[in-house]
Amino acid sequence: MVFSKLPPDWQLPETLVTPEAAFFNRRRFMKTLIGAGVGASLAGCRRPLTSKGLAELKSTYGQPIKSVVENPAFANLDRPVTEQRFASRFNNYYEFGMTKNIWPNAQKLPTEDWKVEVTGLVKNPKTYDRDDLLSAFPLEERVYRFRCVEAWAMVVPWIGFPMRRLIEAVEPTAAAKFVRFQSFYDPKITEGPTVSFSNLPWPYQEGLRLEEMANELAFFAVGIYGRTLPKQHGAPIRMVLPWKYGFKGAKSIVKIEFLAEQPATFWNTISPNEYKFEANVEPDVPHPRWSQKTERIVGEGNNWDWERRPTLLYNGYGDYVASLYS
Ligand SMILES: Nc1nc2c(c(=O)[nH]1)N[C@H]1C(S)=C(S)[C@@H](COP(=O)(O)O)O[C@H]1N2
Ligand SMILES: [Mo]
Repeated sequence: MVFSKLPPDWQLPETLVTPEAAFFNRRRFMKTLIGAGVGASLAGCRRPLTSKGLAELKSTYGQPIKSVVENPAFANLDRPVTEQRFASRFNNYYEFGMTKNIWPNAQKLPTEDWKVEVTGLVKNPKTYDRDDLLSAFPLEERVYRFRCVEAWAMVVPWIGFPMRRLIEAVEPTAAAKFVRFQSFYDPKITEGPTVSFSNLPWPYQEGLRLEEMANELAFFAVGIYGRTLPKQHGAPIRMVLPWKYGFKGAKSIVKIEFLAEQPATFWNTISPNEYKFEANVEPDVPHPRWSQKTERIVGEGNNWDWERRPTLLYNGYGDYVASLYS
């Protein structure tokens, strides 16, 4: 067994190699990782940050966003907002590595000359640049629950605009039934320092039915915690779908395409019986490898020993979305 040969810090693989990442070649991953000597920095992410670490983390936070209106319908929840020092150093962004500690590596993402192409079955195809993303639509703040398929959860104050504003701007034709969202991908930049990801169906892509995209909750985030998105959260624009598992929310979007047919998506292509296209949060539908009945609320430390809460159907958003699935 590969893990028995590892030092104690390596014997908690789920703190380092996530359940979703079980598809990557674990044995080769562990070998190359140790060879590269990054074990110490990964183990470090399980301890509280030093003041130097905290300063480094804060240097990844974005620029303040002005003229944001708090949306009162999404201001208060049944649980407190997760502190940013937890949310912004516990991320899934596999283009930058397989652990939760990708935030330093994600700073390589080049966001300066960003373009988002909106294309396909629309009357007004458009390309938005980075400034457009902050100015084309009125920005609002929404505090949403966030639930990863790996059964951890948090509460995040996003800044952005409803996806339906984009639908109104580009006007899909009657033939448009699905939408495909594609993340940034450049293997020269994104490939993790230690692992070859070449067998995976990059670029990361996700999809929605057009009616799901038009739902009140479906959101494009350009900011978080009052500022533009840090790269580790998917700068400069990512999807937020609070009633679905987190993997549906593709980061660092470069292309949005309106289609007649359901698009292939990243996780669904890798393992269709574990990662459904629909991927709604449903406590009574277990993942084949673990239960979804409860979730852990991300907080101090990184040992997955946080407070457990019951998982809510549609992550607590049934009033908004249940009618989509009846
Ligand atoms: N491009 C891209 N988008 C992605 C991912 C990814 O690996 N690549 N991970 C997804 C998963 S599994 C989750 S849980 C969320 C995590 O978002 P956060 O790190 O901002 O909390 O991003 C999603 N979007
Ligand atoms: Mo996830």
